[in-house]
Amino acid sequence: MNRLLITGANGNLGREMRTRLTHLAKTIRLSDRGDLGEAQAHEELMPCDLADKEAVQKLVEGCDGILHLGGQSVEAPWEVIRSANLDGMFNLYEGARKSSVTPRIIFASSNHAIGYHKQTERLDAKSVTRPDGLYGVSKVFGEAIASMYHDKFGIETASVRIGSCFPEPQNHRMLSTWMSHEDFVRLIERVFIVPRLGCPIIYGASANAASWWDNREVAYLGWNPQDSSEQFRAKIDAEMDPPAGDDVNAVYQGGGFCGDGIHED
Ligand code: NAI
Ligand code: 15L
Repeated sequence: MNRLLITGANGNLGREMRTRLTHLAKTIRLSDRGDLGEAQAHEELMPCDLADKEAVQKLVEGCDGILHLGGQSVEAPWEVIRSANLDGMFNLYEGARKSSVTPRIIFASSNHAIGYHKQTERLDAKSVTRPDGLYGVSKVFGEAIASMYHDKFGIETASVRIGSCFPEPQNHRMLSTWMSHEDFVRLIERVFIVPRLGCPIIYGASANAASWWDNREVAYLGWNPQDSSEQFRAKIDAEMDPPAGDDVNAVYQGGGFCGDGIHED
């Protein structure tokens, strides 16, 4: 790849991917509305707000790959969600449509697009969405934007419904939803390598024994997660009690987000 854009580069995943994806492109273009620090030799820094349409057009121009991590990453008042995740997503895809180079895109969707499914259910790419809050609704919107720009303009996107991508799972629910940073990198590599991507929905989780998600629909990507949350089970059991049977964290895939109300400012 010539130029890979990483949005949300100052966030938790953005900071990880900044150092882990250097082998994928000659130049890594980094963006966030927060501080991006000093540029390394292979980096370009282009800070902007995703809601700024003109700035996002310039940001996307000339990129052949985009890892779209930027945006509001948890529940928040509607105005915050709308600006970062709806306007931001539309601006990014308009930028891609108008760019002189058509980029392949990875969209960081979320398990909160399907959060109201029960933990007893097994989901795949065809399962209906059941967002568990305004944040989850914004991720469903993002997946719909990706689908429409694929059907109408041929822009390829992998919408990754990330479970919980942290150094370690932090509670019993995350034994099902956890994805290691290394497995995320392996997925990103496959998405940018395969000759034909299309516009798949992918569940972003490691090879967890307690998984709720089935990725057989995207077997053609050749992504084989190598890590498993089982190595952390004893530690989590020692640190905390499992949630009670009727607790949202034990009932719904989206866990605590399902118990949250609408955030007003
Ligand atoms: P984060 O909150 O640490 O990073 C998001 C970044 O986006 C921040 O640096 C923030 O400054 C930036 N941002 C927010 N609004 C912006 C705007 N209007 N314009 C420009 N930049 C803006 O989140 P994290 O954990 O790094 O997640 C990255 C992406 O992955 C997010 O889209 C999140 O929804 C998604 N995701 C992450 C999961 C995880 O386990 N970390 C799970 C599911 C989805
Ligand atoms: C998400 O979508 C969030 O961005 C992340 O911070 C975690 O809360 C994750 O989901 C999760 O469900 O564990």
